[in-house]
Amino acid sequence: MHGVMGYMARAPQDRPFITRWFPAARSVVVCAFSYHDGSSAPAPDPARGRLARYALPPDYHPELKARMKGLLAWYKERVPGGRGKVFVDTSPVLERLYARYAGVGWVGKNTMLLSRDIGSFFLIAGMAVDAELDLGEPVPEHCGTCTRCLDACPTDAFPSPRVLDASKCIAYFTVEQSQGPVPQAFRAGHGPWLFGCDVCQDVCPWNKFSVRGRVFEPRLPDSLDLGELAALTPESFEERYRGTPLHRTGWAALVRNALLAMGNSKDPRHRPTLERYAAHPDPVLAEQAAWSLRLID
Ligand code: B12
Ligand code: SF4
Ligand code: SF4
Repeated sequence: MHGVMGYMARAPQDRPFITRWFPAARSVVVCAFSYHDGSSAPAPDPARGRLARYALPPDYHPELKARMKGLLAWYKERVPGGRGKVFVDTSPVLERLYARYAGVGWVGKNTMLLSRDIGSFFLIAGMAVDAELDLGEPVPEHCGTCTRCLDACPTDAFPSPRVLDASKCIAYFTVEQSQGPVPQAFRAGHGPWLFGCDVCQDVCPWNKFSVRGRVFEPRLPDSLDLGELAALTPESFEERYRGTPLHRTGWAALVRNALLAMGNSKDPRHRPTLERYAAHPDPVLAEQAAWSLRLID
């Protein structure tokens, strides 16, 4: 269920066991960093495509890594000879599992780690250390009978509560699957999403408690003009989006996502752009544009 994210399949047996990654680990410290900017979701606009909230600030990895390294330095000052290792997203650590046991929150039915105090629009970073620290209390779950996230997922990516089929998730197609076409069966469900997807968090009642984060400032707007995106060249894309999360997915995938969002908007003003791309030498872009033109017609 992890599509082309090969790193998820590498040594899967190691992922829950932090001692295989850092053998000296005795305790794990987990931090949550809100990235909510306090604004509400934008109103639908057929001229624009949406970005998930976590993509609005600059790439979060260096910022959080630096903060965790600061915390590790503090630990080493207090525990002479102490050792530790930080993790932010890319290490083989099941961050939500450890965050749950550390008492940061519970795993919601949408698989997001969720807190009664700040909702789920936060990122996780942490460190494993070699001392036995006082344990946090796992938070009891507070989803109750609610199923809003399961019902709202536009691509039906939850086979059951707390299980996500990543190979059906819009975040997977728009961010991770940077090559090839978006499979036809999932295209309509993509709606306006260009990078990531927030549907299963936007509908969650606990997210009315989201707090404005103090670590991140948005650099990108929450929606982008589809025509302007399609007009980018690989060079102008580089210039405009270097240092942003969108850079990771690359020009071709972002334009593919924009052409798909144009089709889903059913707005005939996109026809000239789609006609131009229908004749593009890249077969993925040409096929996506032709599909979107059929939807508009
Ligand atoms: C690969 C990945 C993805 C993939 C696959 C997601 C998946 N199936 O796990 C894709 C690209 C789809 C993805 C999407 C998103 N991701 Co992502 N992703 C990751 C990554 C790198 C690895 C996750 C992983 O190993 N998954 C495998 C499954 C088995 O583990 P898990 O879901 O993390 O944890 C499960 C177990 O602990 C278990 N579990 C624990 N307790 C319990 C209790 C019970 C009763 C049960 C049944 C299960 C259970 O269920 C947990 C939830 O599924 C993590 C960072 C990391 N290193 O952990 C970020 C991470 C999970 N992603 C994150 C984010 C922000 C997102 C998006 C919101 C981005 C967006 N807006 O588009 C979406 C959310 C989609 C969703 N509903 O989960 C954050 C989540 C923060 C949070 N508050 O939970 C993380 C932690 C990154 C970070 N450092 O902050 N992501
Ligand atoms: S992020 Fe979007 S596509 Fe993925 S599980 Fe949530 S609602 Fe479904
Ligand atoms: S929408 Fe409801 S079921 Fe889903 S995570 Fe939020 S509270 Fe839990």
